[in-house]
Amino acid sequence: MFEKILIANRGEIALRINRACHEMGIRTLAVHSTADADAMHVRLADEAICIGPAAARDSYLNQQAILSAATISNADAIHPGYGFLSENAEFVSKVEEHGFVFIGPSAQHIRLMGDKIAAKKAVQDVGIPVVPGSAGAVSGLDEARAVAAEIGYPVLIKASAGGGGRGMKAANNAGELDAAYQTAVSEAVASFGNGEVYMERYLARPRHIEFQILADHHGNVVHLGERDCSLQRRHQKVIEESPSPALNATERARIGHIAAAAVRKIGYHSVGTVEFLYENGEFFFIEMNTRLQVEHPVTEAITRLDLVREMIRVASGAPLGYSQDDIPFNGHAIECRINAENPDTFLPSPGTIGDYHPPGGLGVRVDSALYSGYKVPSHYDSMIAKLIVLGSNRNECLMRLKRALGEYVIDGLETSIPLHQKLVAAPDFVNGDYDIHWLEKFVGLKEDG
Ligand code: MV4
Repeated sequence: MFEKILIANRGEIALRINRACHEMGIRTLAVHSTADADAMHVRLADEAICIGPAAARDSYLNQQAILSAATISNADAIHPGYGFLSENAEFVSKVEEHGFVFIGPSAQHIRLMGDKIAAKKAVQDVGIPVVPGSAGAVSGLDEARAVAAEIGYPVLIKASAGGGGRGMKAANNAGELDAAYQTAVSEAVASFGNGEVYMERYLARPRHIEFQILADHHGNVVHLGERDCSLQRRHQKVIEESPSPALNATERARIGHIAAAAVRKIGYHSVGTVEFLYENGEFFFIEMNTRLQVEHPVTEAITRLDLVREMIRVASGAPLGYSQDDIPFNGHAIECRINAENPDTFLPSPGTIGDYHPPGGLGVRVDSALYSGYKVPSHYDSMIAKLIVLGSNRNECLMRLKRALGEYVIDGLETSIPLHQKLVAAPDFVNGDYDIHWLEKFVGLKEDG
């Protein structure tokens, strides 16, 4: 097992990784920007090294500074968390060339899943259902028109280098296709330096349901059930839950088995998430995420597994030591992402934390690096806390979540807690009756969908 791990991240996820390491008897090295000198991740790690100025590109994205820190302090492995360098194949290769272990998948699998056309082909070949669409890249208007005629309108044109909602254009009919195609290509060139696009049938009102996968280096793969992440605004998830209100145990086992078997066939290791759109009882693959995700605690709550611990264990070469039948799915968990932002305008609200009192009690987990007196920097993501609540069933979970949101005191800046209080009281949410467009309509961003 590793003796020392460098945590290449900040905020709540750096604390989350630090906790797993300490419970495993592993020493930790925090890296931080000048803006984070007083951050909790710096204080709680065994050692800390400043790697650069506040701007992420100069610090948390500064590959050479991070590798130097690992070398100087004699770390064995690097955990990237999410965001920053977590899905950077080039960084993974450099980490390995320097003789460190990257706690995550191989550079090759990150590269494969980053190319959305190649990813779709690869997973389709190993039995995952995909959205009907072009066989691969669509080059030119003539081909775009032919593909659209075959799959039927509305269609979506997606950038091969896109993902997470970046680089998509819809066309509702043949009259809209030429402009949509040309815009999609030029936006893809501008954003990614790669104009390659592909086409899919546009699904009008799907849910976003993703399956958590865990795979070791010995061909053992399990799925840890799904998360329903349909509640989002501008491609930022707001609330996630497991199990999905839309699935039953039979469907979960069926699609979970397909996802786990596919991941085994492509030789993937570490944690990963297979993302689907779910509409009218059918699953369609959209993307695979090759990182630990923000919302992993809802899966931990219902399976009682420590995903970061498992990620570290498999990275060290240890076998899983259990199989699919050993994975329990118990209760219901919901996560609220709490941002430093105005709950109505969604504008960022940086500032200094005054009084701070997180909720507690049975079934309540708060993952956060906040403390009273902490100054939330404006240089990074606005998410300042995750509230994760577990109940024995969805109703108990909802009642407990309302109770916990009411207890949470964060003074000194505006937070999205009031938005969450409105959302968890909304009848559609209480009934589990929502799709990927529901929240934007609820907050008045969209007139109609
Ligand atoms: C789609 C779609 C409808 N039809 N593909 C957006 C992010 C990227 N991961 C894929 N996305 C979508 N792909 C087809 N064929 C609708 C979306 C989509 C979406 C998906 C998941 C979560 C939120 C979303 C919000 C808007 C659009």
